[in-house]
Amino acid sequence: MTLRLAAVDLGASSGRVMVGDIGEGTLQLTEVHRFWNGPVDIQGTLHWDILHLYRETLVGLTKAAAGGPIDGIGIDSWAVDYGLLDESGRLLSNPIHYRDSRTDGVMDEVLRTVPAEDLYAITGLQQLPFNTIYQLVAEQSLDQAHQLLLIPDLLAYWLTGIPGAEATNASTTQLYDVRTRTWSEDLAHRVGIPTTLLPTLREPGHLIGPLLPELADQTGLTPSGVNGEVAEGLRVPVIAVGSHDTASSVVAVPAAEGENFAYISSGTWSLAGLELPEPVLTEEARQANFTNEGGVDGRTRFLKNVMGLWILQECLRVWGTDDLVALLDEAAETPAFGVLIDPDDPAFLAPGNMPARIDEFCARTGQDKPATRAATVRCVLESLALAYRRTLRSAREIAGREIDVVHVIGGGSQNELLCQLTADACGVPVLAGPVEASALGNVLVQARALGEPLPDLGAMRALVRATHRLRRYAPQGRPADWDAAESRVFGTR
Ligand code: LFR
Repeated sequence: MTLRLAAVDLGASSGRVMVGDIGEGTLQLTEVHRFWNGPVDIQGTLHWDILHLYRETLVGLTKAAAGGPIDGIGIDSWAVDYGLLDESGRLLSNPIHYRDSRTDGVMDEVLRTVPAEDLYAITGLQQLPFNTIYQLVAEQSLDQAHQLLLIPDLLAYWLTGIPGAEATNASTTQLYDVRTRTWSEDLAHRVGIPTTLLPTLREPGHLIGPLLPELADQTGLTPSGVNGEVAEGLRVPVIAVGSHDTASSVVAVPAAEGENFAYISSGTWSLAGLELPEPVLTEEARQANFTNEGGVDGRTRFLKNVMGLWILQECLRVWGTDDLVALLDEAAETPAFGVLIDPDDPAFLAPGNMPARIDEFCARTGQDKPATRAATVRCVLESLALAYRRTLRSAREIAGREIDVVHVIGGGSQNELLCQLTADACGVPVLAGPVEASALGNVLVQARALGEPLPDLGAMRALVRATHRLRRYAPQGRPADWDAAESRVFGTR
């Protein structure tokens, strides 16, 4: 059986529609459409342009249809953000971007009602100011709202008319009970969020429903029949995948059977951690602010959000250049361990003048500011590598696991300097790739739902490994230099 599947993969800085061709031993991904995504500031509030994302999704699906029949559609996106629907199913207001300042101070307010220990015992989630629970407490339109749909579920609703909440993404809301794998109605009550807003949960692989007839007409999408020809009258199913992009990208980690691996899903954010069979809800895990997000097939994504390439993206925007290649070449020639920052400092969360904020961080910490743009780039990359080193070391210690290799997946796996610095900082080899990990995880889960013999994550990962070229970075340099750099930024352990 060969399937052609469309993956709609929405990242915080770009959206993509990709077509995956999957058959026995084959897995090939082709990008058919890419479009801008990012915050839209209207009078001081940061929004997502959700109608633009919907329209571009349809353009991408139309392009996918032009290449032949399509057997399924899966949607994944960044987490935590949502749209609210009124009673008739209409979107009440434009979804707000998680980097918006409306949640400033809300976490502390909620923690006065629900102690941090309780929150962690129920949800196992890291404290991030933008978790859905805090956004809902800050929400203006809650009174008129009938239902909440997370971003991929909102698009799936617009494509099929069927609402629901996919579980991996629901697990990022901090309203999901990680022990029972259901919504925590108790928690919702305690913070004043009506539980009627929370839709029925669905697992990755669930068939959401067929594409609405008018959209099938508009896009020209039709599935293939048994012999691969177009099946007249049938409508393409929209299938729930790991709709949290990080859940999908972890599916596509090309780990070998039995390998002790960590992963860094590297894009706007760097999600660094381990895949575990069960959540770790210990006090140590809570103190270290590790999250236990839901993975495909009931796995736990035990990880931390590291600020990621966002800082660099904002530097490029402010400098008015997109020539990252030249800057990276220069940064590679810049002396090591000049200026260092803590990338997770809250100063770097909101959009803005990152080079100036890096300079301010240096002033605050008694360092000279970077002398050139290349030095700023080097500072960001070395600081990220240091944060990965710290995060993966504590993941290993807290979960009691070994790490023999770090898989870097996603767009950041193309950044050779960052991959090398990561290997050097972590002291183990880095295997870099695939670049389009979320879209691959998306189509793999769809393929299984449609009957492709991919029984488990091991089989999916073996297929990615067999069909994608990975690049290996062996650790270089002196571990003592990284020890010294780490204590400069974070103090001694
Ligand atoms: C990555 C990601 C992270 C999530 C952040 C905000 O794209 O989904 O996993 O913490 O975006 O939603």
